[in-house]
Formats: sequence, C-alpha cells, structure tokens
Amino acid sequence: MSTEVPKSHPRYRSLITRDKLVKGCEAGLVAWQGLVAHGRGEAFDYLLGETSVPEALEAERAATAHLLSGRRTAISVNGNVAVLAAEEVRDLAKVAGARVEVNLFHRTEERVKGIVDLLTSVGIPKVLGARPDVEIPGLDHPRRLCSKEGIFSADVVLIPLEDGDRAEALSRMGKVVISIDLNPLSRTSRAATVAIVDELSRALKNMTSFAGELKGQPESLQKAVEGYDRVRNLGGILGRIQDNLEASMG
Ligand code: PTJ
Repeated sequence: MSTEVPKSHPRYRSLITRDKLVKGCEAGLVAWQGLVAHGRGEAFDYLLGETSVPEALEAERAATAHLLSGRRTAISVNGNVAVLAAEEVRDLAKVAGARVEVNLFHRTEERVKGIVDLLTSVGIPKVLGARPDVEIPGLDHPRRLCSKEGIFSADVVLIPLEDGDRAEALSRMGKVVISIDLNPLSRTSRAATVAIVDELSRALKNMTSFAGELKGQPESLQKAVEGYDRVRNLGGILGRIQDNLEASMG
C-alpha cells in the first residue's frame, strides 16, 4: 500500500523510489529483502550528500573504459536493478555492446520470467538468464546459475547491488568485476576490480555519458583504466563521509 506523494515533499524522489520498490515487491519482481538492501544503500547515499562524488565519477569513467575495452561484456540484473533502472541498463548495454543477464539471489522461475519481461518491454532485444546452462564455481546459492553466453564467458562483468560472495567468485574466475554499491565497506566493493560507490541510476546514466565520450578513443580508455586505484578511491569516499559527518556536527 502507498500514499500519493506530493511533488512538493522535500524527500519526493526518495519516496517515489521507495514506492517503486514496494510496487515491485507486490508485483513479485523485487525480493522483500530488496527493501532492506535499499534502506542500507539510502543511508550511505545520505552520508555522501546524495550526489555522484568525484571519486564515484572517476570509478564510473574507469569502469566504462573497461566495458568498452572488453572482448565480451555482461551486465547482471537483479530485482532491484530491474525495477529501479531498466531503461538505464538498456542505454548502457546498447552503447557498450554488453549482454544483459538476469541473475537472482532469491531465485524463483516466476521472478526471473517477470524481470525478463520487464527488461524486454523497455526494448532490450535479448535478455539472458531464464535458461542457465552453467554454474559459477565455488558458490552454493542460486546466484551460481548463469548463462555460458553471458556472464560465464564475459571477461568484464558489471554487477550492480551484488552480494560479496559472487563478486569474489567472479574475481577468482579472472574477470574484470565492476560493482555498483553505495556501501564502500561491503565485501563487494572490496572484491571488485572497479568499485563504484554511487546510487544505481545515477551511476548507470553517468557511465552511458562517459561511453559516448570515450568510445573510439584508445588513449583515453587506457588512461581511465590505468589512472584508477580502488584502494585510494575507496579511501577518498570514506574521507568524504567523515568530512560530512564532522561538518554536520558544526
Ligand atoms: O533480486 P535478488 O533476489 O537477486 O536480490 C537482490 C538483493 C539486493 C536483495 C540482494 O542482491 C542482496 O541481498 O544484496 P545485498 O547483499 O544487501 O547488497 C546490496 C548492496 O547494494 C548493499 O550494500 C546496499 O548498500 C547497496 N544498494 C542498495 N540500493 C542501492 C545500492 N547501491 C546503489 N544504489 C542503490 N539504489
């Protein structure tokens, strides 16, 4: 159930996003646990000023350069990602030539089908994940199930809102792993090759614009990849959170 949110409400965008997730749960697309995960993300976004901080932009540029340089690339989509950013996934996949694959932690065939249908309805021509044909080694939960044509054979994988387990397993497979996770302390952010600490929709939109800028520019691609250092970048993010907290204490 949700109340009509007036546009004048100071937290309008945040409330609308929550409503989308609640409706996604009611429609069987978002796992109930996705609401909890969103709340954690929101808290970190608040601490970062609800904006794409310079470190996030640097990581997004590096991540886009990896996507554009990859031999075979894939974007993994779960329930939260589909409901919050189906169009942004479509736009980035198109410009980067990436495959799109549904991969769920709380997997049921109904949820997979609903999410595939949603992604197809926004114009993604081929959505993988409904018929997994291979398993990611070292994982015991349903996220191990994937498609040979997509995530399994990709050398660069974008995993928004992921659990740390699979991020580590994909890294062990030698892939370039790009995470989008507002929690800079998560195992996912620490296991990724490039850890984007930014809100999902903002991050995907920024990456799509970077792709337009970097495409066909081999020197810029190389510079963006080589100039990024995950540990330094995450340290910068934590420094910003600390500064924001200190500033708010007056
Ligand atoms: O759809 P399913 O079944 O695959 O399940 C999806 C969830 C998200 C429930 C599942 O992957 C999960 O439990 O994820 P975690 O381990 O809670 O990790 C999600 C991470 O995403 C958390 O660290 C949050 O801080 C972060 N997060 C949540 N919402 C956003 C976000 N980061 C960026 N943008 C968001 N909108």
